[in-house]
Amino acid sequence: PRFVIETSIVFFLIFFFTLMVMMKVIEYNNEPLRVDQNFIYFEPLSSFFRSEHNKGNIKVDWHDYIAINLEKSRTGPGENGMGIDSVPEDEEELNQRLFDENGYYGLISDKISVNRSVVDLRHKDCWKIRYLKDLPTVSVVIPFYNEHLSTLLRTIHSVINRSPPELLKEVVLVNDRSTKEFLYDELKSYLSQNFPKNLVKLFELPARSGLIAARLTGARAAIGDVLVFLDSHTEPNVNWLPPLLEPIAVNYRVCTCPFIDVIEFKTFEYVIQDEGSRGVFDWHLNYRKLELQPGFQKRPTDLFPSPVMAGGLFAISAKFFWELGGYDNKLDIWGGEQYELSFKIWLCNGGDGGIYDVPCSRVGHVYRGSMPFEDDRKGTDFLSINYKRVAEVWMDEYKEYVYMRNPERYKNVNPGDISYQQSIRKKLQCKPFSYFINKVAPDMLEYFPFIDYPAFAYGAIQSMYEPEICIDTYAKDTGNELGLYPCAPDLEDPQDTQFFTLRHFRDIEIKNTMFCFDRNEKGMLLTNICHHHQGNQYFRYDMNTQQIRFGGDMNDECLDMDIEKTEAGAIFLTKCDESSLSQKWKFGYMNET
Ligand code: UD2
Ligand code: MN
Repeated sequence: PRFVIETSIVFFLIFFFTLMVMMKVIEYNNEPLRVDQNFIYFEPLSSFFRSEHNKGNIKVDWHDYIAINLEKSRTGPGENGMGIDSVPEDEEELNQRLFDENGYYGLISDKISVNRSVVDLRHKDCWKIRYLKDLPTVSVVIPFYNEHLSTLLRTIHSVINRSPPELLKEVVLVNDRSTKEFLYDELKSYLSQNFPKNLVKLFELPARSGLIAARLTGARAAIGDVLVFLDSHTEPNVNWLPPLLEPIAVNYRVCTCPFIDVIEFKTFEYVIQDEGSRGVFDWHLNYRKLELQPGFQKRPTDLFPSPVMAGGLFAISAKFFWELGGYDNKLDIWGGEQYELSFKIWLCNGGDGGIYDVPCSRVGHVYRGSMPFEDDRKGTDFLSINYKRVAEVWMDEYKEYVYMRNPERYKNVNPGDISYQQSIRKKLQCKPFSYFINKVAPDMLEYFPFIDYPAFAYGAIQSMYEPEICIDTYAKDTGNELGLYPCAPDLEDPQDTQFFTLRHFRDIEIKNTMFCFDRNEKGMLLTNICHHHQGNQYFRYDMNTQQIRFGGDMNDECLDMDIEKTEAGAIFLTKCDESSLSQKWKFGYMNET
């Protein structure tokens, strides 16, 4: 019997051991699907930063002239970054449906080649710049959730078409459990037919978890020296990669961002957004941009420090990313991660790192016209939770300026366990947040002071011609026309689409957005990103005549309305006429002093 007991123990042990191994194997096979909640330090495979490079400082011209000329010779719809303005009448319904589904015109995207050429919007001097010959390799990580297929495919092709093959190790796609099943199947078969398996890799999360989890999963799977993150609706421009990589090759604690151009959501035209700006935030934690001050750049091709990245498009060495602990993996769905990573980069970089915007690297991005996605969190305010996590961990006493602006919003928000994030902060001996405020973004407070300057007026803008009617944005944002809509019951505190503030900047801001009333070159009144520099966003309210006047004393244009129009475009600028009732308006609240 003793023998029997012994053998059964041995058998049991063998059985148990095999089971463990099998479980490990299963776990390993599922590895990319697992979102590890508690890893401390992830050692990347990267080897570039383990040894000395570029001692001879050899620089080369990285332009791929053959590819550039091939792209130039392409003809057809959408080539050279052109847009498509309209669709045949019988396709209009489908066109609208694909807009509603995506927040951009997916059918227009379908009509443009996935290999289309873009327009090179770089400063002409970028042609002359040579970059280090010995650059680190790259994994491009692209999370996607219900992206329109042709737009996603164009993103992948653009990356491959415009990246030096010796630098591009792989494109890592992470499907954030899109609910469009066909998307995943069609994508899989397209990838297997068009790309080598080890060049474009596809991972999938077990459940929709948001872009932060998706990026983390992609980053863990990545084998390149440098992680380049892109949104799933982007098109990198000519020679975009070497300028992003060189600063990282020189200092692995530098994170670089390309200039972001606009791919119009209506037409897919590739257009310029701006010629550089510094990213910051306001105290509602909206992402904001400041114009470049003289002194930030000697030449227009020089990189310059930017306090906060836009979020979606940037390059960082895997080594530095994981030293910083990646992203806080409890940030849910969307938002706040750009602050978390930006703060970490500036506060925990050992003294010589930072975020730099790179003018000679440009990438187009589709800014959606509307947000089409369902709320998977069933009303849980994940954005406030994300913001509170970031504020609690990183912003020290400055977090109060955020909470103060919206006490009701934050009072009952539970940020969850932040001890691990705090331990990273401690372990890396990160600087206090005052360093960010005083040294990294000192110009920010000029535009976004701790305490807001009192507004001249705010609330609904009510027509005196038809007092039941107010100005309304129809919840559309940039580049859109304003219209009229029945006034909200509370004129002092209407819903956001009717809540406007005439600020001390002398512009009219739309609540909870970064948009202001804006007069374009053609004299049309639109909404656009507030620039705080008056000019074409300068408005005044004349208490006596009740007119909203555009510009300084030299101007003679007033806000007027067309009562016949019920849709956008009903509000416009025209010659001031004190006797015209349609030019008379009242704000819900007016500061009489
Ligand atoms: C901006 C950033 C975006 C991110 C976000 C704040 C740019 C150009 N874009 O918003 O990268 O930093 O601010 O969080 O800087 N996605 C998922 N799962 C989701 C939702 C989104 O995988 O649940 C993907 C989506 O397919 C896209 C990326 O995440 O590839 C960013 O989402 P977005 O394009 O809707 O965000 P965007 O550009 O408005
Ligand atoms: Mn995006």
